Amino acid sequence: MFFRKFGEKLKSLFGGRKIDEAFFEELEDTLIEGDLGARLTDEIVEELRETARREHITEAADLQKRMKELLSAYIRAYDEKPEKGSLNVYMILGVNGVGKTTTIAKMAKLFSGEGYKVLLAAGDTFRAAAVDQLEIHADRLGMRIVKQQMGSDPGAVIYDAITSAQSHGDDLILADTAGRMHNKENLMKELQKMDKVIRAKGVDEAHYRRFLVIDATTGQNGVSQALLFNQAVKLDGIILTKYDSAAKGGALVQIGRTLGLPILFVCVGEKYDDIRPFDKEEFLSSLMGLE
Ligand SMILES: Nc1nc2c(ncn2[C@@H]2O[C@H](COP(=O)(O)OP(=O)(O)OP(=O)(O)O)[C@@H](O)[C@H]2O)c(=O)[nH]1
Ligand SMILES: [Mg+2]
Repeated sequence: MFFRKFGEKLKSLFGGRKIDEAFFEELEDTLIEGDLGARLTDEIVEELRETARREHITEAADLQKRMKELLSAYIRAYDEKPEKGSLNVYMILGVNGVGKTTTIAKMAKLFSGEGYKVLLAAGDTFRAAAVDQLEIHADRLGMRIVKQQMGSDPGAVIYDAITSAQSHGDDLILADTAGRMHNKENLMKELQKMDKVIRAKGVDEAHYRRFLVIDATTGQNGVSQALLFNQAVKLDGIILTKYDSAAKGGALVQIGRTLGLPILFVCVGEKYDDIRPFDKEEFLSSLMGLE
């Protein structure tokens, strides 16, 4: 499933040929195309050149496993679960259109299927119809939702949601957030305000997580998005969406290298069940065309 096209390219590149200068040049182009970025690409190619020289490796195939190991150092699955019987808050962040609201609906279904009492918080009060969109999912899935009208303070929405979840005995709040405001600074300020309210309501660090949604089709931009959001509210992990539309996720490796963030889910379509827990081994194997 993961990285099919990119993986196929790597597979044919590493298959049945001798290592020469042309090999390293092709490898470099392929990695850039796969959104690994110039710096990481250079680093990997240099490391593989050095390995080949040092160990007198002449077959490209013998470098394939080495490259997998290099990438493996940057990739990690987020494997914590929200603690049942306590109130956990997951804030779902990301620029507009990446799939936050859809992913929240998928996560709501998944977690309630695992026995969590889930509450949705309609924290995107900026975009017209954002509240309605989440409410439609809540109705379809039979989830509780806390909302206010468009234009209201998202800090107030999350405040109400926490109060409601506490009195209702919920385990998990999934909070939607705006992806766009008048400008980036406004958006970051709003998110920081929500963050403050959550902490002020007594949700401790162990039960509060910030996940950034990254759209696989946006490529390298994902890296700057991660840096930006991480600066505003310290991130705990990444969710990759639209992996069905673009089998490229090199940005994930870059984010892992730059921020050390683990990956929680990969989403592969628009239906509620199109969400998969991140599987590092599967991801790396298909990335490398080793399936
Ligand atoms: N193919 C595909 N489409 C997806 C996936 N996740 C979300 N989408 C689609 O992407 C579009 C945007 O999704 P939303 O959930 O509205 O994105 P958002 O981040 O909440 O957007 P804003 O509220 O505008 O910031 C919708 O048409 C979704 O159906 C996915 O994994 N694969
Ligand atoms: Mg949305």
